[in-house]
Amino acid sequence: MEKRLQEVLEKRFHKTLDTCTKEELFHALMEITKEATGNLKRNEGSKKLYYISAEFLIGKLLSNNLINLGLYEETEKVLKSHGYELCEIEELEMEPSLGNGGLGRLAACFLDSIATLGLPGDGIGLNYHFGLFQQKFTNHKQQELKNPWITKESWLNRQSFTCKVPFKDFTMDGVLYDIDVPGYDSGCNRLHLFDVDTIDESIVPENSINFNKKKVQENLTLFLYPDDSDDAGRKLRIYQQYFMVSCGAQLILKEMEDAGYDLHELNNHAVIQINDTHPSMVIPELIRLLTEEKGFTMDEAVEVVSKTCAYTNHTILAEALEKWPMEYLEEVVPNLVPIIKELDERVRKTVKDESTYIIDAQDRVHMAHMDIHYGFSVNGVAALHTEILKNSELKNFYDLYPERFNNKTNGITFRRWLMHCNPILTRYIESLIGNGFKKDATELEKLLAFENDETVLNKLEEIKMEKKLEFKEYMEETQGLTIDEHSIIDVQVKRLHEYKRQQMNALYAIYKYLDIKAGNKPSTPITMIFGAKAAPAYVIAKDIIHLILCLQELIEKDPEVRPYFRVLMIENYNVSKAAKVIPAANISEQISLASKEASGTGNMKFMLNGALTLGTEDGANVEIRDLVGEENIYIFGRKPQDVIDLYEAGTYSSKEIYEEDALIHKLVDFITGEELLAIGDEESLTRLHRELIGKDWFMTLLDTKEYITTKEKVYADYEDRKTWNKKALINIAKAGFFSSDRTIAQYNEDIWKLK
Ligand code: DL6
Repeated sequence: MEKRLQEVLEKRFHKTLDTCTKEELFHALMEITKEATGNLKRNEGSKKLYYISAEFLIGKLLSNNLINLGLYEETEKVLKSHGYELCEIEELEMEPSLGNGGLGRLAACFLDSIATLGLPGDGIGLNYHFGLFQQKFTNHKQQELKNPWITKESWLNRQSFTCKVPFKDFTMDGVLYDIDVPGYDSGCNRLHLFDVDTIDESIVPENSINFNKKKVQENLTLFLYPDDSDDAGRKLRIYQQYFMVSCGAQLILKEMEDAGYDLHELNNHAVIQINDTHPSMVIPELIRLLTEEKGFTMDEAVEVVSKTCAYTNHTILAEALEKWPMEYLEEVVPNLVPIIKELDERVRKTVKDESTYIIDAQDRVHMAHMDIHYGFSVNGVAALHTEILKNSELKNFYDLYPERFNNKTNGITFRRWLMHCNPILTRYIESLIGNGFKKDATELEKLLAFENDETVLNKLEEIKMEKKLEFKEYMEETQGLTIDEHSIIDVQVKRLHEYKRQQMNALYAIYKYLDIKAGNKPSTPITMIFGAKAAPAYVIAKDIIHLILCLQELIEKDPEVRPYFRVLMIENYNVSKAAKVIPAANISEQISLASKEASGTGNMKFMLNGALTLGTEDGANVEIRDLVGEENIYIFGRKPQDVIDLYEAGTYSSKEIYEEDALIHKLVDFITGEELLAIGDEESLTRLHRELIGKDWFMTLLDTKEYITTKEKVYADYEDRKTWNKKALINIAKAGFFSSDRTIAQYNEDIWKLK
């Protein structure tokens, strides 16, 4: 590595390792990493997976690629010997924010695991120039800015493939950029990101994310999911989705033909995993291409496409289950309309249950319905979620096609979420149980042999302290906030959504603030950390951020409370920041309303890094509990079936709870009390107050009391450090199941069947 680095630095910058700048060093490292990845063998086979997704939240790639290439440690040593830290160089990389949260990050973890398992499988998505917005806090509110990441030199490699995408009023020329995806000690796959050359970044002003949504040729790939609060935004989303699937479908057919395969046997050589409904139009688009350009009859095309496509559902939230008005499709992609109508007709001929039709009585196209009727597999992302799909949300479909339904509990790549983000823990684990866990994560169970070993438990606590100190330094540098490393670090980081119930955590913060004011000081100081972006048009979510930031301000300025309890919010929470805060956490907050979080993957990342879960019986929390045992996790709150029943009965009334429970009344009213109004915006706080009492669609108040009691118990348990550390060890030891290598092996075994 040293020799190659010197060569590249000399050739490109006429510098050496001792004279170059950090930027030059970063570029040299990127070049060497790209070169090494380019030299890897491509994963190949007679059948190939295409993972098509509107989001790939890949995060920064330098360190991860170095790890997967087996070059990380050597690079670290070489840099150190010349006075550099690799982690400092890595900071110079721009972070691609090509995803919102869990769904996009899952796709990125999957790419890593697919490559690592040596499976031929490429990702297909869009090359968003500004990705998800960058979040700034101004006047205790979220402000959205564009988030550029594409620099002159980047991981993107432009390819010669081009294609034409026919919209109603114009045709767009798709161009392709690839990012190499090296597996860990394995071959390489690709992430294909489609783009258009006519994009004009300058139509977005400096300090905003506003642009003319109608200028599709100039804006198509500017942002991830442009604001869909208006018609133009919603239509732009259809433009994006169709562009992605049309380019993807054309690429797939070309690759199949280039390989000499008969397209009538497409399903023997390709499998398309549809990641949520955003890419669902790939089904009618493939049918269109096969019938219009490849001489297929409709029957032939429908048959082969149905055998090729598989669908993953990631949510039961109605708002995320896409239903497009037919008139929008007619306006944007009229070519697909007759095909979608034909697909619907075919369902109507054989199926009585109208609730499963693709086109409903209001002339809306249900994308998930199309996926289920015309795909061969439907999977949920955690055991509980899949059961809910089968027994309630998609019951009518399950009754029709029980054999298509299967569960694939999510996973995370341990390369990023252990080896990269927590090298000291990784090295320590290695010293205890050898390095087999890096290839087979279930070997982490060998750690159980040390569950009563005080030296090991103390060392785990020391490592946690080191990671807290690193995080402290990072927060000081980036936000000027000084964290007490001796405090309990209690973290809730994820997208801001009412169902995730950050507002319940905020109510707890109010409780604790008032309790300390009343003279009850916690034995160990507590630092509550939030990190969350709210969708720009999601008003209540932004109000919740405002509440948290106001609480932060209130407490930071209160010398009576601040030494014991703090509420801090990470600005612009993203993949890199996740990698900093997760290893520092003691408590992982997973407090969604039971039944609403399909799986969660943050819960897995925290557990792997030795944090204990405080959560509801929801998503993968249930499987974490089953693995670690009740005594090593804190589960509270109403059960999923109770919640489902409550929704059905329509009897939940937050107002009743608010009126009958004095404590809840006090906590909720604090939101519009004089302390917070002196800091925050009355309109925003009042709206949130009103929402909690008048609607509370995600039943915050239902679980607040039990949440407070359980959280108090968690903090009290932290005082017995030996037992706490033992619980942490058990969590790490049992995390192996949540490796995305396991998830991908299961997808392959049951769905993809790649050799
Ligand atoms: O499956 C990945 C991830 C789950 O872990 C989360 O529980 C779930 O909320 C998320 N789903 C979405 C759905 N969004 N849309 N559309 O992000 O998927």
